[in-house]
Amino acid sequence: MKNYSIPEHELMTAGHLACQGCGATQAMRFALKALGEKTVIVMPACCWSVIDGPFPHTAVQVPVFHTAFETAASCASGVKAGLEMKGDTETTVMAWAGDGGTFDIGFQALSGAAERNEDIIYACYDNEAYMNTGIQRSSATPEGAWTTTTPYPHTKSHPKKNIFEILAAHNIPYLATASVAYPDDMIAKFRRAHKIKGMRFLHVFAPCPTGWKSSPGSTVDLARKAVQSRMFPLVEVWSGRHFRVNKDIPQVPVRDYLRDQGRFGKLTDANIAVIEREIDERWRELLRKEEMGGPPPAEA
Ligand SMILES: Cc1ncc(C[n+]2csc(CCOP(=O)(O)OP(=O)(O)O)c2C)c(N)n1
Ligand code: SF4
Ligand SMILES: [Mg+2]
Repeated sequence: MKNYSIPEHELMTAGHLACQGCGATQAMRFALKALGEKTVIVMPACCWSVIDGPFPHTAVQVPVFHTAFETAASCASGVKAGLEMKGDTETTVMAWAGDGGTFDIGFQALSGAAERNEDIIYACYDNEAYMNTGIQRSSATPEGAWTTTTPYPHTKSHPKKNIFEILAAHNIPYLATASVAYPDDMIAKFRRAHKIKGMRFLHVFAPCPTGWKSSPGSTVDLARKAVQSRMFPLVEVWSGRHFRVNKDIPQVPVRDYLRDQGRFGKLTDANIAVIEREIDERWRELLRKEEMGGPPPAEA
């Protein structure tokens, strides 16, 4: 008998409408493998509202509630409350939103749901811009990146918003980063989240070849290098305090991650040196928090 570490059962079908090599699509596939069919997805406006297909077609074999851009977290909270009123305490409700819908426009609803400790999973697939409407910069866009609203030579001048630390400051039961290049790790984190009650936040790094001007075949490679260069570290946090940082991943220079993406095509050595310094500072800060916070709960 074969012994796969990734569940074989597919809840995503062929025929979705994503571009070739879309990281967000792989992300959904892995998330559903972890959560299983007793899941309801709440989805605000984003690429995924298109990827899923026009009604009555759908690329996922679970119910999807399409909602307005700013309402993923409040709508998911309402769906969960409605299910509970009907006596269903088993179905998982997952808000599934892009970075624009999470870091920016849906942030108020997200912060409110986190503060109320709603019993939902909120997953943000982060492709680092408003892709569905034509690659506009969001607060998740990294410093130095080209987008249509940060055209050359005025590429994004501010660092990416640290949504992870902001959510950690809400002291929610569980939050984690994940990457489509590490499916075992990603599925383990969604499963861990599945078992915990209360607000859970998953921040999933999802390369977008269309918006990043990268080759569709390099999506997994880029996602891996983002982790290896510590641009996107793999971290978990329990109750806003107990950090666990994955330190076992071999490190590569951030230049290796940046170079295969057209959106970073005009970065100078000086720009890259600034990015490297920021990455080092953030990494040291994570390790400090891990040391200060003490060990995660025993069941982790
Ligand atoms: C209130 C509101 N403003 C703007 C839009 C237009 N809109 C739809 S999807 C989208 C981009 C979403 O970006 P993100 O959340 O990062 O998801 P992605 O498209 O990158 O997957 C925008 C601006 C909208 N639907 N509603
Ligand atoms: S634009 Fe990017 S995120 Fe959207 S479907 Fe295409 S590859 Fe995926
Ligand atoms: Mg986006």
